[in-house]
Amino acid sequence: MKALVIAIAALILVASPAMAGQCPLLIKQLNEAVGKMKADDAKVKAAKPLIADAQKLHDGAKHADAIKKCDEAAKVLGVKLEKKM
Ligand SMILES: [Cu+2]
Repeated sequence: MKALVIAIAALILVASPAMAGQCPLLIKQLNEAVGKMKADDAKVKAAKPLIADAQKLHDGAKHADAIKKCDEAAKVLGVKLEKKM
């Protein structure tokens, strides 16, 4: 039982920095995609608050949630995000 807890804790420690670096990359890709689209495009209007939320979540160290928001924004924009593994 203890080993499992330690294993999970280790996994989180290993996973967090990778995820922390991931969100700015995703947010950058989303902002670039938005930059190529018209500002009054309904997709852009829908995606912008999601990107802002992702940035806020990232700033609050909630990287997994931020990545989920980025995925949502990408779906709205119809773009594919390049994720580093
Ligand atoms: Cu982050």
